[in-house]
Amino acid sequence: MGRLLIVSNRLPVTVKVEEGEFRITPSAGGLATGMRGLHEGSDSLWVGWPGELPRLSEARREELEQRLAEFRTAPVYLSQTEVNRYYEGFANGVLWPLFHYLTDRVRSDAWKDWQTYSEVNERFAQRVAAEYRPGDTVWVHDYQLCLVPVLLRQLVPEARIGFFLHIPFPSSDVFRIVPWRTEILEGILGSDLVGFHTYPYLRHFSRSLNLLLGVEPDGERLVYANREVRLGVFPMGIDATRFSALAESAEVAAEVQSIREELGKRKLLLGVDRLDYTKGLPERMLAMERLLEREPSWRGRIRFIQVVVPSRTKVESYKAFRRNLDELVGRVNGRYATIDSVPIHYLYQSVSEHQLVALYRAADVMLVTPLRDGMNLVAKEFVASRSDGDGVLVLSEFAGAAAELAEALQVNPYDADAAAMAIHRALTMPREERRTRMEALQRRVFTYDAYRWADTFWKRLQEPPAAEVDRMLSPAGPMQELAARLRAAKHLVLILDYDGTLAPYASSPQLAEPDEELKRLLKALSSRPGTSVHVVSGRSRELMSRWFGRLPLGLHAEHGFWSRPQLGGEWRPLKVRALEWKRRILPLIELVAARTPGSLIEEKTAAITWYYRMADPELGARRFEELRRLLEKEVSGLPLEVMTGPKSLEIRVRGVHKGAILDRLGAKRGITLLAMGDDATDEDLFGALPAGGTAVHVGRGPSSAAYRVADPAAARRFLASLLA
Ligand code: GDG
Repeated sequence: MGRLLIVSNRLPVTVKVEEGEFRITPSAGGLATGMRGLHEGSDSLWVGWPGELPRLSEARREELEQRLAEFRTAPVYLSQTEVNRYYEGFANGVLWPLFHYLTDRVRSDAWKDWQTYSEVNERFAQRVAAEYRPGDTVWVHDYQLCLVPVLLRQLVPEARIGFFLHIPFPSSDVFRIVPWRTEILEGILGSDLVGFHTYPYLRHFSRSLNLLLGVEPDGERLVYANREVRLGVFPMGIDATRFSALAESAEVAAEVQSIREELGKRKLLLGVDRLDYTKGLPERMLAMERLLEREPSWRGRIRFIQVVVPSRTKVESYKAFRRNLDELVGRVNGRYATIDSVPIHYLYQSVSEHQLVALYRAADVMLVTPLRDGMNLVAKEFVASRSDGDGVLVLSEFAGAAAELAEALQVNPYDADAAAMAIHRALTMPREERRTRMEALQRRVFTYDAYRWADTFWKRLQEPPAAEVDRMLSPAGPMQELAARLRAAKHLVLILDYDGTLAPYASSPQLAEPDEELKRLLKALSSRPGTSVHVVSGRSRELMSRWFGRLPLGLHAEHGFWSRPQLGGEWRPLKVRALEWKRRILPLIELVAARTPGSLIEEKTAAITWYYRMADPELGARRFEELRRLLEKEVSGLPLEVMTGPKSLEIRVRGVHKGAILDRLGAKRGITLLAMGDDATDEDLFGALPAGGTAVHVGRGPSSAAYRVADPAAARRFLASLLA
């Protein structure tokens, strides 16, 4: 088996230069600890940025590479300007606030930063490609590297690539604010597997794909650029056993005891966060203020220790944020301090791991109340550290962890009053209830730990793509044989559907006009000796005449109701019964269309079609069902039928289908028939083909056709190969 190549912005080790010597230390943080097990337990290499370093000579870089290789890591060096633009400017100045729904903090002057973001992503991709060996699996992490999957795919098309997003994926209405939204989606879709912490993030991503790229995920899989991409939910866990072992260690026990002695009878509330505007720190202070206001009995009887770890200290908005927070803490403390007690102990510093676990273990109530958070590992670490089975977790419903940790007291961090009451409830919760809740939380945190998380993602990434896609993507051999057989035919008749077969679907059916290249191809095919070409479509004969009228083709409109067998001929209808039904049915469809903005109606002689490709996809799908039920009731007992097509619904006279045109071609002996189509209406044609006729299905989905090509571009290439 190949190796695992892990790719993340930061390496799991940090390099410092001290007195001319390289000092390499392991980095803390969720990602590093989450992946550690997989990194240490498998044949792997980690590619990432080693942190800010002074300028190094070529020889010194070489030396550092060798040192880093001992930790199975490979560095991607970034200049100061690159760090400013790629990391601070774009990743943290645009994507971070946007993905956390804080749209007013999104920078709107980030053109250069985007440029550098792309360049740095390219550099990461190149470094991975240089390390890649056949059989290796690549796992790319997080929002700093959204473009790496597609860039790497271009360099190493056969690589197996996974991407995991550690932060939320926002609602499509928020995501589409970013000017480079399609590039970002396409970047991620270079992967074989895309992972999220929660199902809502996956759903938001799917919806954005649909809205912005027109991709329609089928549950947790989709096809894009002829490749299968799978989506999945993988809630990240922590190394729970390590936290409980630490909590049981003598060093931590001593620390816990000294914290509790100092507290006396006071209750301890705890918060541990990186200084970030997503963490809900001001809102948490307001909740504390509200608690002390509403429940005066707590004054002097609680201590709230808030550890704030300095972060992104150079970014201006973080500096201003910090000043405001300081002021707020000062105000609350000013109001509610007593002679011998200050309610909020605000520590702007990081603490050692032992101190951290001691605080987790000593706290009565843990406050994890971010405005948004991808997951939040602090909540899980608190749970894992409570080997005493006690302690209450107050958790924001906007943290990804809330999806798993149902037994926490969940709060809306924007509602300071409700949050204050939740804290009060936590402080007064009976011991029995505390234990029951904690036990349930621990079961979850210990079962779905970091190892389980990494292992599940990794295994899923190894799974081969679905068989259907395989079949769809690898018909090259048989297609070549088919082309050879068709080239050798004496009399060849090609019957080609238009939308979805010769041309991709356009957002509006009126916009799908054939391009010059297609017209040249059709002309060339019909000039080929012994070959006649027919285009068959559900569209009106007016449109068909306008688009193809001057070409030497047979044309068949409205699914074969109208036919113009050759250039210069007349359009002739099929003989069918009276069409009064349309006067009754049309108003019904019009009513549904009026309630579905973006949908439209095409009235034809023997059919009415309702299209909703431009409508909101969810609304469209709902109305589609409504209309289908309504029409099916209407047609019962009448010589009509309801047909569903791609993003459309059609009601038509029964028996008028594409298969009917075969009778009109005056099928002679000795001709070779080829039919190509992409949807259910073409299946009528395939089904009516005489023995010896061949059907080719374009795209995914079920079909009775013996052959299949991926999309209209592939269909055109196939047809062009008949000219050779
Ligand atoms: C992303 C997402 C998602 C914090 N202060 C100290 C300290 N820490 C450690 C904690 C914890 C880690 O840092 C923070 O983990 P989070 O989950 O809160 O956030 P990130 O890793 O920054 O960010 C987040 C995560 O990725 C994983 O997917 O959960 O939503 O934003 O491990 O213990 N450690 C020490 N001293 C401190 O002062 N030793």
